[in-house]
Amino acid sequence: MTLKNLLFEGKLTDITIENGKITAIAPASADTVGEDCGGKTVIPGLVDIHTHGCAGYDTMDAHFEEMSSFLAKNGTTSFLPTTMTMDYDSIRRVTEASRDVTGAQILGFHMEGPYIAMKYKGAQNEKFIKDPDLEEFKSLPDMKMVTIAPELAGSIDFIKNCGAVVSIGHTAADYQECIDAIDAGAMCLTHTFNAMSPIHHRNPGPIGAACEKNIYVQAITDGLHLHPAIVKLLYKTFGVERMVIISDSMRATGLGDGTYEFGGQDIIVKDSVARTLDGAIAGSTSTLWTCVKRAASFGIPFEDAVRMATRTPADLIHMPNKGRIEVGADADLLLLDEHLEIEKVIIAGEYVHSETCERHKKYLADKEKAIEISKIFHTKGEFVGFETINQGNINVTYRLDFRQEDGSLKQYILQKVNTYVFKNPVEIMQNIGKVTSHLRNKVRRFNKPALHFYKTIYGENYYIEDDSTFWRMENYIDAVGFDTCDSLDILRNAGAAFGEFQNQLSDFDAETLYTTIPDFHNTPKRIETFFEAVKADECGRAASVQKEIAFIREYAGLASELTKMQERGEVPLRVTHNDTKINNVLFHRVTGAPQIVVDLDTVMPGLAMHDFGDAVRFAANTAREDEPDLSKVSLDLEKYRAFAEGFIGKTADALTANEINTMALGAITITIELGVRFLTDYLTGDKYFKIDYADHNLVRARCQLRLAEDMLEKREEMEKITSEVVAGV
Ligand code: GN1
Ligand code: MG
Repeated sequence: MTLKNLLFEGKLTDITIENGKITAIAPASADTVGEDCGGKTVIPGLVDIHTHGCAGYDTMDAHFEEMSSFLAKNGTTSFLPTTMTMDYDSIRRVTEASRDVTGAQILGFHMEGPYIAMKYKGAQNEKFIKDPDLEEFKSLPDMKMVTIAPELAGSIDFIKNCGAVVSIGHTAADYQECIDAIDAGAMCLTHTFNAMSPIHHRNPGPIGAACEKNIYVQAITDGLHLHPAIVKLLYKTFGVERMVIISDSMRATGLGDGTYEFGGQDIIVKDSVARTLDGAIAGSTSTLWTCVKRAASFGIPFEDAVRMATRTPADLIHMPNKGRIEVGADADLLLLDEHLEIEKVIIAGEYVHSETCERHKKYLADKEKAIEISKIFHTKGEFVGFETINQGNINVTYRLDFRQEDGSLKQYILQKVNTYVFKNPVEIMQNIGKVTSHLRNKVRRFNKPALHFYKTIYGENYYIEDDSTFWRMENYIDAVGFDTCDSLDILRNAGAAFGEFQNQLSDFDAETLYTTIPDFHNTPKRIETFFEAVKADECGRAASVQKEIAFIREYAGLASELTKMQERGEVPLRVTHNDTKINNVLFHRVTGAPQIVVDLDTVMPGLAMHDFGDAVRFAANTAREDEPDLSKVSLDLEKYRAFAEGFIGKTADALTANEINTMALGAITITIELGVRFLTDYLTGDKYFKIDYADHNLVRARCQLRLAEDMLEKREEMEKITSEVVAGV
């Protein structure tokens, strides 16, 4: 898009944006085709490197949509969510939360504490204060900045090796200690003057050292934290290239006076000033935009104030694409009206209030609904967090967090079951109930987590809303799942987990299970349905997939063999999982040991080769299951071997010779079958699988069929590997 007639650095200018970046900046011309901005002032979107929260949310809540959306509307287009001095697990949770937000972009995190001085803790919780711990810090992903007190033991080594921008703050350090820290690599002062030893004519402290070494200084220019004269003193001393305006905003920002939680303590906001119960100022309740305007009102030129909240912070955190209007920079822009108020916000080339807003509205509606439904399920504590979990092609999954009275957090999974796919979800819940209680008895002694579905106030482990929407709630398991996996160890472990799962169900009476989806892995039936869809061609899409149809016709016989063997009694029915994508195994975060197999909707009588094959299809593919570039798609035989070692290692004793001999065929069968299912859904109008874009099912189908083709070529090798693995057990 091209925005014409923008007032940029005092001149009328046309700015072109492509793929989220600025690609041309030219003097305004009458010939330019584009959106006429009528002389509005344009400035870069603001970059806040120090903000804890806003709109009722805090970084420590570990979900960012509300913050991101509020910040965007208030001119901050990217930010470092800033953590508080709290326990390691709480901080880690923040770094692992979803960053798929609709507003201001998350550039990484700023960790403020726990490596700070007791004396200058300010509003930080002293319970968690400690010396710098390099190993701990390095285990937290994407920390762009860290505030530390350099007088603490180990800080020089930490500064040299932590790999993040180090900012000196919450510190009682003297001048020399700060000089040493700066020589070791510290580059900034955190909220200068606030929470540090003051400047004294014989004891210049951190501020004297920063001045001497000309490092960056953060300043909260809300008019409360610093006297206007001090703001100007910093500006005159450090200049626009070194002074960074921050908001240090907390969750009350954008809300009124009241009592709020901040870093595990109560904060009282009165007349827009946030204080702890003992009176310390606790972050600001101003947006960065307010701070910029305040700084300008103190007499700093507006352009300079803007620069100190855009380019300068971006430079400090080494993000040269942010905070500037230049060819090649990210198109994060603010359009201002004649009173220099924000009129429009553009992030990555898109207006924040238009399309992205729809997503935000949906998010808010989903959240409200989830909270409403959660009340029916006896949840305990106060609601503090919500996130959509983008996993699975069928059900909709949310995570909800509730703060308990003792301060701990209890997390739940809430799912909306897809009743187009699962026609009788009550039967599924009965299956799952039986299977989980069977499994619970088996895993209890290993001290592993177990799945548990909560009961509603009506006594059922599900809730049917308005006779149509089917809800269920289960315990959140704090562990990691993998969508793709390059580690052979993890694959082996996943194989072992699915193998173990099958063993644990070997003494489970299959007769007691409902068939939740009839003919789920009946491949000949699936193929038959496919050819009916081709014939009906209700969406007029069949002509475009002739090659795929021919491939399926050619291999229909081969792909039907396993089902026929089962019908002839040559291979046994077992109780199987039937949806063995490796992201359905959760692993311990630290040890990497498999913890639990989840997603039990399709546990039914089935074939061991299907469970084996489905996992191979997903995890031993060199690309994702919906990779559009088919040249990237193939079977990785090393991964095949690793998974086989795990799976067969656990099940070999129970498997029959026919089963072992058809393991490789199982992988080929399930891959063709899924290709057929995706393509059927494409032909019948995308009713079954959730799609992210128009041709998603077609792309998925092509990817599966390409993978099947590669497997057919490698069939002998796959079979050889299977025998080697069996021999090695
Ligand atoms: C579906 O919901 P999810 O993503 O776990 C599907 C599987 C497919 C898989 C392909 C009930 O599983 O059969 O293999 O997508 N589940 C159902 O990604 O149809
Ligand atoms: Mg599933």
